[in-house]
Amino acid sequence: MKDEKNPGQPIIPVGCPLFADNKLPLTTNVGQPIADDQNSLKAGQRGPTLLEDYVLREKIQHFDHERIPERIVHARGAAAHGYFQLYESLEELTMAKVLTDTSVQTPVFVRFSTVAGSRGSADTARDVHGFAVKMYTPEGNWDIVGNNIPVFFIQDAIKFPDLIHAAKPEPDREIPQAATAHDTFYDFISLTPESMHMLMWIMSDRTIPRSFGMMEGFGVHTFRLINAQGKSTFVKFHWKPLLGVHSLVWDEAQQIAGHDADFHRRDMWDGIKAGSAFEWELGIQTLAEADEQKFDFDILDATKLWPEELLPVRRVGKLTLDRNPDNYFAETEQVAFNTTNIVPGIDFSNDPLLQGRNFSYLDTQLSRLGSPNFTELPINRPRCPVSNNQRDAHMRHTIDKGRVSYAPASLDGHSPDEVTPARGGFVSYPASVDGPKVRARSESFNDHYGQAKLFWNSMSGPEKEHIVKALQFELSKVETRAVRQRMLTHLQQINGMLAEQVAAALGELPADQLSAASPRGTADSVEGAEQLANALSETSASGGVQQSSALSMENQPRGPKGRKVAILVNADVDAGQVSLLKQALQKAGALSDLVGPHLGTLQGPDGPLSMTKTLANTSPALYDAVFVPGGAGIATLKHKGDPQVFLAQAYKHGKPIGVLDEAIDLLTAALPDGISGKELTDLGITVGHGDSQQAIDQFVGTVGTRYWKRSALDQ
Ligand code: HDD
Repeated sequence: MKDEKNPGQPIIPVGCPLFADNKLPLTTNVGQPIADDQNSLKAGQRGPTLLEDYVLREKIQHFDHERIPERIVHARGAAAHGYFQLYESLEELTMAKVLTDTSVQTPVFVRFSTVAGSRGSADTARDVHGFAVKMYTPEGNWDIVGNNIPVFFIQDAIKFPDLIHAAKPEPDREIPQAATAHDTFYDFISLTPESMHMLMWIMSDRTIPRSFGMMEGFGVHTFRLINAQGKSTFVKFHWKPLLGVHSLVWDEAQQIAGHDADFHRRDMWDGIKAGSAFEWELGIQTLAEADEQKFDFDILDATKLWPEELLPVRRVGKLTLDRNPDNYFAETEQVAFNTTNIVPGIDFSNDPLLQGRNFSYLDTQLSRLGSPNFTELPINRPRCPVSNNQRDAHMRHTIDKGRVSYAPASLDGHSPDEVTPARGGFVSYPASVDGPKVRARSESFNDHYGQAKLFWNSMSGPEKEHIVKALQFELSKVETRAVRQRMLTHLQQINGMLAEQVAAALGELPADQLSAASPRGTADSVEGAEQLANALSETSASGGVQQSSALSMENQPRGPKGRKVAILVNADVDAGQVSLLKQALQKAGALSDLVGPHLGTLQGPDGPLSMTKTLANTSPALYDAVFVPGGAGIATLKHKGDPQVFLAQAYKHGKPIGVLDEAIDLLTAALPDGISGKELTDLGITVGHGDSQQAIDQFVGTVGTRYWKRSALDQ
């Protein structure tokens, strides 16, 4: 039993001998104290176990039923608690208290996830990431069940089961786990041109984020804000990470999946535990009702974004995640998001994808959590009162009192009673609806390539290279040639150079596959040929915007905050330099590990320094940067082999590297031949000789940046 006022604290009955020493006794589920938890009840020491052993039966039986079905999608996830605070009242747009009262810190619970993999899959699988926010507002729970990508694969919810069946492991062989690189996915995609815009996003590094805290979040659909006068404004919701949007590279992501399948959840858990909150700003794009048809894309089409150049994002509040859950199952696993959890002042649009979702979420929770009473679980329970005439069902917690469970009911003085809109009762926005019953899509949903082009055109050179490589990787895993070829014809519609480069990796002759109109250009780099391609291709369905700087991760703020650095050491390292570096990193908000040849302690100037990782039990893929301090015997690390691999891998993935004094030898041995001293700074390599503080400061300034200039990288 827990003390309600002090959650987590058991009530200790005064004077009860069972609770001596303030320790909890071990009990059965009905509170009977247990004297022996090591041995089952037997007929004789070597005899059979007795059916009478209810302690054994209760324990095993509870264990046998511990699992619930994993989510049909987004099964793998991690979550954190925090709060949302508004910067300025949005009263002119909405009456929602959470968006008008700047004095309130609204409690939130946010769950991040991958989509396709099962609960035990690796965090760094290439996948769309879920970004589901539950706000416990005074007017009920408001859930923004979004992703880290602003658009979706399909326009109509009726295609969702097909999309997911195609993406999930193939049903006869249950292969591949947490990967879209297989025939059924691309068979579906190649027959579903509306998914081409989303395809560009998922082939970009956005689907291999560096951290949950470095992902954008998007509500995706167009919603409505309704103000107190009943005026409706269309809105899209955004979460903008204060650390900027940053990603891994594919080779690194694959390595991480082996070295630490829990990479993202560990990063968030460790970060929050170390006191670094994860923070985003809530952004809104708004559009007046009268402008609904203003653009050459339909605002009800979830495969289209609203270019920020047309409709800028206004940052209106801050989301802070600063507390890890106490219990994964009770909170992260049992949390139930639902797109229909909205509050007065927020409403839906007619987006057919959203309309279908509005059915699916409650429905899935009923089978996943097993009872309509899932809203009574602590993580799902609103923080405002709940009162209605719904009763009973499996696992009811509330003890409803009195004779009345219906309305109208004079016997209880009409309580609970309906609330008028003037007092905050929810009424749906009275949008006019008129039309014949049809199974059809509006023609305004027909452009499938315009915004895919916009995305491609908005990428930097390295981002384009990564998209090309991702498509080469994924499509090369597709065994059916006809599917690969169909994909190439779609890519050709987006960009000729892109199609050509992917075709080359698939062993398809460009002449076979690409139309004569292909904008080839003479440049041999993606970027060079790009200028020509762009000049030839008009981007449609984007309101006239040809390039959007908001879409490229290159334009994001970056820095050492939230990053992790490997410091390679041995017993002969200059411990003074290690201390200086650790202090500088800590000040900059970065974490670090001392990676040694074995675990143990080094004597530093300010006390012991722990080697918490070994060269064998960790990997450079798990860090954002590597540093090797000096020290008389540090160069002997060179003869151990691994440190060189550590530096070479970090180099390959474009990560900052720093070395001091005697460690310079180690660096020279690890770098490719032919790099001159002058180039080092440009390549993100800090070499310090003598003035260690200056070199450390320079190195810390590079952490958080990737150096794509390093040529011949195979990411
Ligand atoms: Fe969904 C879970 C996001 C389309 C049906 N979805 C789920 C989660 C996220 C999203 C983040 C995990 C929530 C959690 O952490 O518990 N889903 C999206 C986005 C979509 C989208 C951004 C498109 C814009 N989803 C979508 C459609 C359908 C569903 C079209 C069905 C018609 N989604 C579900 C679901 C899930 C779910 C089956 C599985 C587990 C759950 O709901 O709670 O109902």
